[in-house]
Amino acid sequence: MALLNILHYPDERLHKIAKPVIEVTEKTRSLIKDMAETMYAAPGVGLAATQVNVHEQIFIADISEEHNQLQVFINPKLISSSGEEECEEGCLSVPGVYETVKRCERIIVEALDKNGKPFRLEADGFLAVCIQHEMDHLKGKVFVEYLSSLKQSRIRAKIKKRQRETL
Ligand code: K1U
Ligand code: ZN
Repeated sequence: MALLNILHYPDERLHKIAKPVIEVTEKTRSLIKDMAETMYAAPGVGLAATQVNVHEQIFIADISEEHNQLQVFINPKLISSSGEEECEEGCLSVPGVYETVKRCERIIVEALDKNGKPFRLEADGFLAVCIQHEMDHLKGKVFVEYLSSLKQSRIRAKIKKRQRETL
């Protein structure tokens, strides 16, 4: 297993649109293992392949405190969504920034698991938020893009300042 490098906003590669996985292979499962190790080490509750510069429709999530409920989503499709909720979100690609975003409250998603087997999941609460955040990554969208342009430019300035300080 290996720790992967996580791209940081405003890296342009975070805006690439992920392609569907044609066949789920050992290579796919090896990438998933590395993504899980990277997510748990960060630590985070989700990670999309886009964030580790792999532009394939794969993301993982584990919102359990024990880190023992890893869920793998390959070629995810949003089947339905309802309701609205506001939730404070973070992102491993935008470290140190937490902002409130409006999301759908309940969703139904279909995807393939790590063995290529189709499944359907109904999610609500924080898991639903996390899945929507990760599906956005696969579409090249970072959560800060839901914020006002003033907030986005403040976040970019904060990141630039931090980068200058760490040079
Ligand atoms: O996709 C990512 O960047 C991961 C992100 C997922 C996420 C968090 C919150 C709302 C929506 C999506 C994170 O995991 S940020 C880190 C975080 O929220 C967290 C870290 C450790 C324990 C609990 C939460
Ligand atoms: Zn993120």
